[in-house]
Amino acid sequence: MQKIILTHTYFIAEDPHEQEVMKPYPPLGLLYLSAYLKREKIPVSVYDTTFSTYPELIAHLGAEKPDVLGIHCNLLTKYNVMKLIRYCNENGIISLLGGPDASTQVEEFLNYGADIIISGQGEEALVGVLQALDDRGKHQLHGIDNVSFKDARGTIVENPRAASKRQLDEYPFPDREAIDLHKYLDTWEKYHGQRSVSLITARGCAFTCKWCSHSVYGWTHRRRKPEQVLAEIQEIIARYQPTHLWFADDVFTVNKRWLIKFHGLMRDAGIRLPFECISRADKIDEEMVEILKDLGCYRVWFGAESGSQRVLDAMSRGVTKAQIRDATLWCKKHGLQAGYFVMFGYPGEALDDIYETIDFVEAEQPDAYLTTVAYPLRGTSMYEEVQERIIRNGDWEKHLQRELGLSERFSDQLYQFAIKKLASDYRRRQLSEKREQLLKRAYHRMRSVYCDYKIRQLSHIRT
Ligand code: B12
Ligand code: SF4
Repeated sequence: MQKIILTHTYFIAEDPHEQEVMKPYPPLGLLYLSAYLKREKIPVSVYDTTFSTYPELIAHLGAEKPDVLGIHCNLLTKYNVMKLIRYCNENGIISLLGGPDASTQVEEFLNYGADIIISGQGEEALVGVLQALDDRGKHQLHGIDNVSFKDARGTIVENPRAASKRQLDEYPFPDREAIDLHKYLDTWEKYHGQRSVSLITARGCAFTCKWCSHSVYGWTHRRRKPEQVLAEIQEIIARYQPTHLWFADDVFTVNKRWLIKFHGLMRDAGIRLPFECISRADKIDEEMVEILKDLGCYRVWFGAESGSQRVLDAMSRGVTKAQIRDATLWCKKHGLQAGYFVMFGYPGEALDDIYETIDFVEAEQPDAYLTTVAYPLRGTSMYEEVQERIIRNGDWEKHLQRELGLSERFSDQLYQFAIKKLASDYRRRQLSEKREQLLKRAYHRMRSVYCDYKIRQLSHIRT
């Protein structure tokens, strides 16, 4: 059997933003793959790059000399993945790519020099590829769903994509022992006084938000049995003694019956750990907020996205402003923090919509919020709709997907002023509710007025 190493090319040392946040989590996808291969009696190791450096990764590969290097690709890691593809080409290693970014750029990565791409869920396809490599070699991977490669003549072959219908409980728990999870726990402890472990209770999301990538699981949704999730949490507690969990699901609260069952199981097992999760304002009610609170949840994130219903509808978000308001109020009433994801620059967003968003977030006063300027990710409906308007930032090798700009929209500068104005208005309202810190309030008022002036000045310029 081929000797395979799995890795991911994300380095905290190269990520100034994360160096400020310092809330790292391991790549669960690779840990799921490792567990699955081991169950199939296929030897595998994982080289976790998060706390490492590119030269250390290369030194490790030089010493270990794998036949196959499995590389997880996401939006941020593309340039490192490209370097690694070259390294593999030069050292006779088969490069095998997977994860969300590989799934949507099959042709580009193969033409760049990658040997094999696995799109979508990885477990079954990876086993199929490793067996076929032994028997037939890297140019003969026909017949394995979700696999793309070049045949012996250099022609790209894309086998059919098929969404897995297998129950998630058939898969082993992620192989956390394959990496040094303590590095994550120690980092959390050092910077936040907590030891946090992530897990997922489901794969895939069937909602239709147009900017969101469904490149791995399509529009399917599969949920694990609550008993299995409890068993994984018990294993995590026994091994790592976490003081905090993160349910990294797309929408943790999507199924109320599931949540009630899970709550009962956790209560009976006497487990209550603080955690955060992501919800949707149309997939939560007051009773669920109380359940979350009782489970240990302290913060729920909502994709508020826009304060303009017109933009929310254009995004096909399926949520109303009133629902976001209600969800926020229930959270506040029951002592849970509400966090908002906020997006500027969605196609069709007008100046009034931007102001509505600023006013909405200011008025609702979530406990935290994160902003993004929309970018077109391949494979999304948004990408399809604005394809003609994408400003190519050089050729494929020279840009990340999130650097793709759009024509006929406001300038990036305007969005940056909108984000600053939002920050000042939000902060000023917070301070005025406390009736204190006059100077700070005055500062934020002035900053807001200045941003307002700049936004209006810049609103005449379209990209
Ligand atoms: C948790 C999460 C995070 C976490 C943790 C990341 C981590 N270290 O795991 C945080 C909050 C840090 C994060 C950040 C970001 N994320 Co994120 N994140 C997720 C989320 C919700 C779950 C990931 C997960 O664990 N899935 C469960 C596992 C089992 O699935 P999986 O990872 O896809 O792995 C399977 C397959 O992809 C495949 N596979 C994966 N790797 C490999 C490798 C090989 C060799 C093979 C063969 C197969 C294979 O097999 C696996 C098992 O079937 C996903 C959405 C989602 N539901 O997947 C978004 C998602 C991955 N994130 C996304 C984005 C955009 C980001 C950010 C860029 C956001 C930003 N603007 O900053 C950053 C990048 C961070 C980084 N450090 O690189 C996008 C990726 C789009 C893209 N084209 O890359 C997703 C898909 C969200 C979305 N729907 O748009 N994220
Ligand atoms: S943004 Fe969230 S709710 Fe919408 S499709 Fe993506 S994962 Fe699902």
